[in-house]
Amino acid sequence: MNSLRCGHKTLDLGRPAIMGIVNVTPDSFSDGGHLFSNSQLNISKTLQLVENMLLWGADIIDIGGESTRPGAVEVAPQQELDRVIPVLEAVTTRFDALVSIDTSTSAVIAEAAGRGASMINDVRALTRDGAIEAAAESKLPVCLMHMQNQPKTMQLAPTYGDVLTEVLDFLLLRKKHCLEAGIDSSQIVLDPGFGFGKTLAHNLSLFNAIDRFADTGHPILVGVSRKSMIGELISLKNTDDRITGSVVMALMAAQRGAKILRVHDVRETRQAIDIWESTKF
Ligand code: 7PJ
Repeated sequence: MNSLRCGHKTLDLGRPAIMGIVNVTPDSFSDGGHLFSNSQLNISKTLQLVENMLLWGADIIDIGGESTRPGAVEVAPQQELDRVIPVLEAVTTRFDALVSIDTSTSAVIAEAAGRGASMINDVRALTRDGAIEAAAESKLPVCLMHMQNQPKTMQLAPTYGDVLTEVLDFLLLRKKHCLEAGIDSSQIVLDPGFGFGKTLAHNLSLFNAIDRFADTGHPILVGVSRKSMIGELISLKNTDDRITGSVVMALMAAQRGAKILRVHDVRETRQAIDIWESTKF
């Protein structure tokens, strides 16, 4: 199980894969709005970012049209389609790249699958109406992420008995539903969901147990890039100051068994992973 079947393409997981984050939302927490001018998405700027990420060594590009930062409100399916599909088309027309779509919406899953998407990345683990069916129909790999509550309220009072057991049990239950819906086990990626309804202590308990997630036999995706847990650990308010911390945590996640690293800073993370890989013998 060292690769994922992404339609006609393959995502090799023999070494940790880097997923470059491309947010096409005007309000994401770290890079929100930087691809926008006059509240319009700047497609050429977006393609430039994607081109750079691919040059720097991204293995897959993650396009998202819904901000899920703490406090964010949900977007209507049509608005999400309008944001994501033109970018997906532009990217797949221009580059021979793997593209995952960060969405929870069945219409977006179905439309993206028909237009060359390579993977479905859902922070709601395919819990929305029709999402699991649309994902099964697509035959694409799916990433199931854990979140407690919804973005609007998730950071108000995250509460767990045993965070590791609860998150693992949730992901394994979602996996069961996926299998029942006809999704192949070898196409399921799991993600503890750092920062999604979790305090710093919860995040660290999960981070230090990445190997336990990897023991499920599924590839583990980790997204800590520029998140507030890094800011909290070393007192950095500004997300641009969190790059080194993000790279270090991505490397540590890989060393604990994570197979896909979802990052903003592809060049820096690639270097860290390549140095680690090339010192192994
Ligand atoms: C994650 C994500 C994550 C997965 C976001 C941000 C917030 N998808 N989408 N895992 N985070 N699978 O851009 O940091 O951690 S949105």
